Amino acid sequence: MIWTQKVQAGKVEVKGAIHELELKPGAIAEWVFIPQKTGIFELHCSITGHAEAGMVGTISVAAAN
Ligand SMILES: [Cu+2]
Repeated sequence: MIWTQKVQAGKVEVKGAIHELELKPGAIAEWVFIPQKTGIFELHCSITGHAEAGMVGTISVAAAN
């Protein structure tokens, strides 16, 4: 569970709860959120066949020192 503050992509800024982003090839978006717990979290593309083709990743959330 995360608390999303905003997503910014190009000249558009979207505020509020966001569960999913879809980016076209080469697109860049900034997702600003406050993590609620530490750990390593998996990301995956939900389009059929994409995760199997390698559209996966991780986000690592570490405690502030
Ligand atoms: Cu994909």
